[in-house]
Amino acid sequence: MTEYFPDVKKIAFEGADSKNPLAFKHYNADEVVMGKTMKDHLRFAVCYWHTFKGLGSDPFGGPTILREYNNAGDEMAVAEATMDAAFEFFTKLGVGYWCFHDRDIAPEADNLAETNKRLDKIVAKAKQLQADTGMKLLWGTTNAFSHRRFMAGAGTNPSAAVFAYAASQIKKAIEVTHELGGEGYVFWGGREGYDTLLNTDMKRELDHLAKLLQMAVDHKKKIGFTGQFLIEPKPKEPTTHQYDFDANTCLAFLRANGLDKDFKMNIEANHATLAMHTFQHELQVSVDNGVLGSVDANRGDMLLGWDTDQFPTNIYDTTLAMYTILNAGGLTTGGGLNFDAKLRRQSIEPNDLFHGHIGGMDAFARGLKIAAKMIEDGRFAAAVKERYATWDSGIGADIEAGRVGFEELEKYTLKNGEPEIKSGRQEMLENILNEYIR
Ligand code: XLS
Ligand code: NI
Ligand code: NI
Repeated sequence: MTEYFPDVKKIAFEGADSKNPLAFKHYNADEVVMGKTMKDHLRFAVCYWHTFKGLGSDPFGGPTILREYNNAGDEMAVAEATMDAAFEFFTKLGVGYWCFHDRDIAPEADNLAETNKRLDKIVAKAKQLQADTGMKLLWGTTNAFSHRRFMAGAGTNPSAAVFAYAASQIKKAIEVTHELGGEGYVFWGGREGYDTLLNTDMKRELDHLAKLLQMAVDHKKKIGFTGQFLIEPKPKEPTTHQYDFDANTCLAFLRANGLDKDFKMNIEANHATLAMHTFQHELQVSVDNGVLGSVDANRGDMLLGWDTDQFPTNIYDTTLAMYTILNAGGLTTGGGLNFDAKLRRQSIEPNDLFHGHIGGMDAFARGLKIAAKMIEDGRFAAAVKERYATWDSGIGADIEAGRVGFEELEKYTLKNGEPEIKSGRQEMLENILNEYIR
C-alpha cells in the first residue's frame, strides 16, 4: 500500500527538552492528570476537510499545496486514496478521533441517488479502516453550503425545493454517521443567514430552520442514532448575519422552538472571537446552561479578522479553555477537541500537517496541565468565592432563596446605609495566572 507520509514514524512523546519537531513535548497520552489520562481528557480529533481537502486556496488565489493522493486517478480513486492517507495520518499522529462532512469524503455525482451510492462506497471503506486502526468518529456533518444550489442557504433557503434537498442530504449524513458509530452530529449553519432584509423574510426562514432541526431529531430517534446533536455557533461569514450568532443566540432559538433538550454546542475558538467574545466566554455560557458538547480547537488572527482557522498555539487561550472545561467536569462522550484548522498556504510540505497538529496537541496538553494545577491549588476559586460571600448568608441568602422582595430590601438598605465595596483585584489575579503559565 502507498505510504503518503513515508518519512514520519509514529509521533512519540519526548518531553519538554526535545528539539525534534516531529515529537510531542507536552502531550503524553497516558500521563494521568486529575485522575484521567491526557488522552481521555483531550479527546483529540482531526478534521477531514482542512487537513486532507484543504490545498491552500484563498479568495485571491488557487491551491498551492500538492498532495500525492490527488493523483490517484478518477474522482472516486482520489477519494479512496485520500481516505488511506487520512488513516495513515491519524495513526501516525496518535489521535483517537476524526470528523468529516459528507462531501469531504465522497464527491458529488449528477443526482442525489448516485451521490449517495458514492458516499456508501467510501463509508464502507472508512468503516473497515476504523476497524483496522481503532480510530473512532467524533462527529459527522453535512456540507450544505458549497454547491451553488445552497447559495441562499439550506434550511433557510427561500425555495422549498432546496430545503427538501438539504433535508435529504442531512438525512443521509446522519445515517452514515450512525453507520460509522459517530459520537455526535454537527449542524454548522453554513449559509443559514442573510445579507440583506430587502430580500429576506427572517421570521419565516427561522421557522423553517426549526422545522428542519425537528425533522432531524425525529429521524435520529427513528433510526436509533444515540449520538449527540450539536450546533456550532458563528456570527458572520459566509453570510453577513449568520442566524447561529453565538451560544446565547442558539440557546434562545432552541428554547423558543422546544429543541433545547436535543442539542448541545460545538464551540469553535475562531467563531467566538468573530462574535467579539473570548473562546472561554462561549465555553462558559455553554457550561452554565448545561450544553457544552464539543470544541473546534483553532484560533483566529486578530489582525485579519476573518475565520482564518489556524492551529491553536496560544497557551493563555488553551489554559483558560481547559480551566473552564475541567471545572465543568471535562469533555465526555460526544465531545472532543477537533482541530478545525488549516495550514497557511505557504506550508506546502506534507510534514507541515504534522507540525500543525503536534503544536495544537502540545498547546492543549500544556493548557490542561496548567489548568489542573490552578484547580488543585484553588486560589482562583477561593477568590471568586470570597467575592460573592455576601450571598452565602444574611440578606444575600434571603434574596437567592426568594424569601424577600423590594419592601424588605428597602428596609434593609435604610437600616444598613452605604454598602461596603471591594476591589475586583483583576491585576493581582492576572499576575497569579502568569505564575502558572510557564
Ligand atoms: C466553518 C465551520 C465548519 C464546521 C463544520 O466555519 O467551522 O468547518 O466546523 O461544518
Ligand atoms: Ni468549525
Ligand atoms: Ni470555522
